Amino acid sequence: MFLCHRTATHYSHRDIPVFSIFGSKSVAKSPAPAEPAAVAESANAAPSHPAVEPTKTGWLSRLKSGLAKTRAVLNTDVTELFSRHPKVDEALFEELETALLQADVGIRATTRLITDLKRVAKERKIADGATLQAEFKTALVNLVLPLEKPLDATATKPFVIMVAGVNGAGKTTTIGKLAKYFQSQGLSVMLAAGDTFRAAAREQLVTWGERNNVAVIAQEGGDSAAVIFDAIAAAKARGIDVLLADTAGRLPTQLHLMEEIKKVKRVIAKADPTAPHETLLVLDANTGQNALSQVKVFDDALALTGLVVTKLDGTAKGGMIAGLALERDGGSGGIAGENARAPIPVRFIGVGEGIDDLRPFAARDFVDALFS
Ligand SMILES: Nc1nc2c(ncn2[C@@H]2O[C@H](COP(=O)(O)OP(=O)(O)O)[C@@H](O)[C@H]2O)c(=O)[nH]1
Ligand SMILES: [Mg+2]
Repeated sequence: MFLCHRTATHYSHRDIPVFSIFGSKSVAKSPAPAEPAAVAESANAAPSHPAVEPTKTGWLSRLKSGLAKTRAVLNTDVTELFSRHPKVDEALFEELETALLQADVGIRATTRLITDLKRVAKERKIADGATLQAEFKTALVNLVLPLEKPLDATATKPFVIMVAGVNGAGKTTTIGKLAKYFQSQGLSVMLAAGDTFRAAAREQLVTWGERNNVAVIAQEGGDSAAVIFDAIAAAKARGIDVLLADTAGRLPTQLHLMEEIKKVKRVIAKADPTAPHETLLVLDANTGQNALSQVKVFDDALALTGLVVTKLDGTAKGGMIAGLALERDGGSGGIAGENARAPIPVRFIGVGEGIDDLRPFAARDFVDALFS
């Protein structure tokens, strides 16, 4: 059966518990206090009121507090380290290496940063820790800068975004946040409930649809590819700007499921030969360096065009973003070699469960939030 959930007409808020998007785990520990405010806000979120710029300061402080745990390693430890080693010596570099590995920067990115820093220290004859710390920050910005490529969803209409990832990475939540984000840019949004493995997954997406007051295309039964195919037709018929398609979670090791998601992508292209216009992989920052192997497998299967890193709040592994910068470099360690390709951009980062806890990745803001 073909169902189209539209908040205002088919559901009242009494019918669907507002907190049903949270798993039983989160419900048990009582709803996050920020949520009712977020729901109320989304009701006012008319597409004609761009909400992104005015909240920039709010976002920066949210980003900063979200990154608290990573900052405890990368800022506190590193600053302390540079002040303990007022003179630049080998011991400083060794301790810096340890701190970076603790923040899950990973061996390759750490090696790259240390090598760069040693070269700069030598070239500029830097002998004091304070100056070197400033250079370290610059080196980190330079490393993650290639990941900064904001997504432009206005290139075509409907702009179809397919969202993939392992279970619990934050796909559905990210779609909910993205719906609000695109609406704040004045774009109309539709959601496709392509996670057909669990009925609860569909309901979760419907709830996010309600919060954003956007239509959710869902089917009872049926497969993911069929739901998204229908949703593309619906989005075209209604002149929707952005269609966000959810998919069921899967592990890179579940080969049959990886085949299934390739099929989903092929079927999307049957509905629109230019779609999907964006293929996003959602990564939980807590997975740290493991995220790199997820990127590899999903990229091989789907030719990813973007990444979303969620849950940067509550993890000390925020340094994993640096590791993503060296993906696809053909093993050259970040030095432009023959096989080097630009990394898959980190389109958005998430620092919380609320509807506003997602923004485009900005390299300098990210590094500033870590070190201020
Ligand atoms: N703290 C935090 N939690 C998040 C974030 N993104 C998602 N979550 C939570 O992670 C859990 C799984 O998210 P969900 O979107 O259902 O994951 P999915 O299985 O990939 O669709 C939910 O409890 C979300 O509220 C984030 O950026 N920060
Ligand atoms: Mg989901």
